[in-house]
Amino acid sequence: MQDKPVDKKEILEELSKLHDLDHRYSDGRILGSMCTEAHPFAKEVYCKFLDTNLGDPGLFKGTKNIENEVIKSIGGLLSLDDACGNIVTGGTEANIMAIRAARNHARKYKGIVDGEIIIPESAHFSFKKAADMLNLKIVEAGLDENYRIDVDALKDVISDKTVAIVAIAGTTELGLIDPIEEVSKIAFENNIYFHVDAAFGGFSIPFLREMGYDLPVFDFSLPGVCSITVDPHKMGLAPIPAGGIIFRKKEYLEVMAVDSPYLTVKTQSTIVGTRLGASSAATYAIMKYFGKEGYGKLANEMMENTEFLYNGLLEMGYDVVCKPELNIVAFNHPEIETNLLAEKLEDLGWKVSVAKCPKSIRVVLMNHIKRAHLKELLEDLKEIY
Ligand code: 0PR
Repeated sequence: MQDKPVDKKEILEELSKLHDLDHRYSDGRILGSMCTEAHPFAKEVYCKFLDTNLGDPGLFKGTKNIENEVIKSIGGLLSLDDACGNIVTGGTEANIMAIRAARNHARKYKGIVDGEIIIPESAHFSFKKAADMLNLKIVEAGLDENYRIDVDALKDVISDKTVAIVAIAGTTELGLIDPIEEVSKIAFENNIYFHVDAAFGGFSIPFLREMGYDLPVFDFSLPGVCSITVDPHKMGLAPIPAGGIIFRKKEYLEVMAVDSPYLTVKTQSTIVGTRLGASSAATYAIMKYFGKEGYGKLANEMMENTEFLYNGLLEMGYDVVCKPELNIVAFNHPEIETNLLAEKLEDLGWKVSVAKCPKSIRVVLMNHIKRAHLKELLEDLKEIY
């Protein structure tokens, strides 16, 4: 740090030069992001609540009420009255909380000390972090030929050390929904905690289903589901950081509670101590502002763009990995190797993401990718072909 204060103007100029090195969503060139530009109204509200701290909710009673309302409202979308949980920093923290709740619950009620979690091969890497931190072993269940968790493979790996089963509603790489209903049944029959990671799909599946899209049930209407991750900072258009963790019962928060003697509350269940109220307020605002109708329209638009890209690729002769279920399209050139194709696209100014399973170029059709950008992308892919 320099000794003397620096003039604001100079600082801002310096920062803005660095900011200019960032890619902007509005260029429509970021193809692999699950985040997008937050809605201006959500940003406005976010700024108003920047100083609030939900780590000490007795001091910020109003903002704590806002968080409770947001959780109830997301719970409502997921067929749960009186939901409990928190608005956290993102899907990673939400998943860590879910797995911590499962581990502590199994330790308390089943005496499991060296537990295992079963995750599909398609699970996000946040579960690896969770397992590492919580001293749990990861057991992977293979996928079926449609890249969804293989339910028989899952049954085979259940043991008396299993503390949680995880399934995904909107996989990171392909946007697919696991057979949650079947998994829920298995978890329920075996009395095992079941967590659904809908970090990506949670803010679109409920609306798309209401609009008549043929998508499977993934929520608390299934009796085996104990918790769901739903991220407002992905399809919810809330500013980063905003993840959501919703629990079916208070008990799951209680098994994680540690004493917080000098705070305005006696215990704390979240991982983070000092935490933003702004994320809750911005999420509250944008959910009210959009309503089901607004989110439905948005999700439908994303699906129409998905269909447009999917059809365009097929028409040109590209291999599309699977029929998209949500707004992700993954594809390959019939001859050009994936990394080479990615390089060619990068050279043309596209910010590309390569999926691992199966190896392919993946495009997440977020709000910043408009029809005009897709037309340009298809033009470039035609050139390459
Ligand atoms: N669960 C699922 C299903 C996810 O897809 C992700 C993130 C997470 C959990 C973790 O969420 P947080 O990153 O909020 O902790 N999926 C993307 C990924 O890591 C997120 C992403 C966002 C990637 C923007 C790139 C990007 O530019 O792959």
